[in-house]
Amino acid sequence: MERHITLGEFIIQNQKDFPYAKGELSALLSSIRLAGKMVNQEINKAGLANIIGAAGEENVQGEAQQKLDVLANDMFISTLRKRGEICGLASEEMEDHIVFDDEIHSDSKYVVLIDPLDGSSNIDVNVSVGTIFSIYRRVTKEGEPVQLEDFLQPGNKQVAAGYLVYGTSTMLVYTTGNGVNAFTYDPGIGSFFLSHPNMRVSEKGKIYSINEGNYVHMPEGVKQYIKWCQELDPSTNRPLTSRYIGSLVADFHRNLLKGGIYIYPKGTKAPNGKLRLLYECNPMAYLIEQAGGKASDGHTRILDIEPKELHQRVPFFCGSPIMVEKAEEFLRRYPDQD
Ligand code: P6P
Repeated sequence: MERHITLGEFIIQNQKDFPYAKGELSALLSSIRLAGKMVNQEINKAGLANIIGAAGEENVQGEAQQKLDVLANDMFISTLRKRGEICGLASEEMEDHIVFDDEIHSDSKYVVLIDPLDGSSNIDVNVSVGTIFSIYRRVTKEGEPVQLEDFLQPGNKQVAAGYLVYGTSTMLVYTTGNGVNAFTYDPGIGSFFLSHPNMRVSEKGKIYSINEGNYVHMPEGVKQYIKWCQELDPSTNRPLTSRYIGSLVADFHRNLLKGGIYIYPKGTKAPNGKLRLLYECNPMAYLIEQAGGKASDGHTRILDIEPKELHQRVPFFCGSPIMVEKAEEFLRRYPDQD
């Protein structure tokens, strides 16, 4: 029986798609694969190794930092540092970016932004969590230490983006601008195998994904959209189905496979929304657009937003294009009373 191609074989076969990379981007994706395997290992044994639970410290977002957050952050940093392909890294878990400027990194041309363990508040209730990554070419002079501006690039400049979802199975889903491909991890062999080639999101779906507990804080347009989703109208296949896991990677992955919309709007509790532009919304927006979907802040394409700061938050509407357009229509019809 013909076996599935591995992630490593796929990267080599598609090397030609990276017009300016002489293998560094391939090597960088391989580093991410290795770090993902290591984090997967720790997550799978978390229940036994008693490393569940808050590490006691707070991250830059002021959120209780789970031990696995810390571990995942350290694993990605040490693996990416060792492999010499990047000259700097920024993470949800760190206030500032870090510079890799020793001799093996001096001519590296890529920077990486990561959310090392998204959805970590779900860890101790055994719900899927994930790692999200975004890769850019540096814009400052090669050979010199990276600057903040290397990280504050709009999402339309990404050279690659993806996520690992640590769920009932562990998968790595990524794009380099030539479609979206997903690989499923076989722990018995220790390899990721191509399981979902050229993924496409359906134009519309039955699922809307939003934390309705925040309803009273939401803009009127979002409230009206939620009510529209809940109305009885068989001709437009309504009411839709509400599904909200509280883990962006898990909600996004389900919608990519089944169709749907994920919304984290701004509100009185979160004036700019909760999700971070650079290492959550931009990579997910790149992926969804490469799969035929849409991602906006309700008005502006996510990938066109010019970042102002590293941990900047934006409202996030992402998924099946017709559903995102419908939600945007309600936001136009009921403009904010700011
Ligand atoms: P809320 C996890 O903390 C996260 O960043 C996303 O993974 C998730 O979709 C969202 O926040 C959940 O936030 O406010 O609904 O609990």
